[in-house]
Amino acid sequence: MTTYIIGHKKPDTDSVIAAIALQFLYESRDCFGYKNPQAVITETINPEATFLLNKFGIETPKILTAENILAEDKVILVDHNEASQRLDGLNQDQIAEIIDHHKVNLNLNEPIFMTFKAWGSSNTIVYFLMKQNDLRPDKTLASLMLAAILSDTVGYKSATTTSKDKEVGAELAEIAEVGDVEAFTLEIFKAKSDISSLNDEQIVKNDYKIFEFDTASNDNNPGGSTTKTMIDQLETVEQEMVLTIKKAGLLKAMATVKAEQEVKLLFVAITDILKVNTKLLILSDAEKEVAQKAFGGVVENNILDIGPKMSRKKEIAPAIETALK
Ligand SMILES: [Mn+2]
Repeated sequence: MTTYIIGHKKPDTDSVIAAIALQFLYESRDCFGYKNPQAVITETINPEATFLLNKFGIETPKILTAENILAEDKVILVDHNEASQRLDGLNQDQIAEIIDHHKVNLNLNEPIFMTFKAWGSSNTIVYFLMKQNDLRPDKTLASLMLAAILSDTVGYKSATTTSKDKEVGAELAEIAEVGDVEAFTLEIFKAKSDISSLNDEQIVKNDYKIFEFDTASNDNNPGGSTTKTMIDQLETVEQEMVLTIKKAGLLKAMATVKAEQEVKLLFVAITDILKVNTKLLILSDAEKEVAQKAFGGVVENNILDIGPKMSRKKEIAPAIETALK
């Protein structure tokens, strides 16, 4: 019997490292009687997470498929909860626990363990759980957890950041012996921005989430329905370059991905993490109408500047959801 600990599809740094940190917690403390806790991933990790695991000499967790999960195994979800973001084919009755900081969208058949906190990073929650259990990460794990918090909160600049993230970050920095957190953040940002190994289509699919937003009922749409909406985000220190040199290629790739994913709307958010600004790439009139309603302003040359909004979870997705209602 194995207890798999797994993050969301399109794994980011926060979800991969939270799974690794939880494995350490459940190996060290018998919290809920889990057998053989094992951090795994849904698919290949992004360049930033790869950079960090390499830097600190930690092996990348193995990719899990639903076929490899035995009937007696348990699964712990971290950094996500909704079915659309889970490993494909996962039997929800095997979920034993969820640890997350996203909006809750669940309909499970059995009671399970849950820790949800409105903090900026899943790793802030995992550190909180470690402290509850009198456990301290070692220097390497503390470095990775700090990196994950800085990544998910965009160096504490995202609207999702809370004082708890900063408090935990400071404790981790001490354990990790990271004196210059700003320099460490910049190093992470540079890794985040490294898209040299990705083609245009991979960029559009590098960090995306698909949402089923409720759409208001009207004459054309009696009773209402849902609108399948894909939002990709590229966090970069080179927004200008992406929106000039790469724009045409990205728009072409967006058309391909939109058809392939069978979504009604596709937005690509190019977020400058140093300037604290997001510009949306707008593919067609359908996205244009929704984006202008959601954020105000006017789309020019397929671009809508939405100002200092950097959080997909707290700012971008909710505004689009509201505009659709
Ligand atoms: Mn997260």
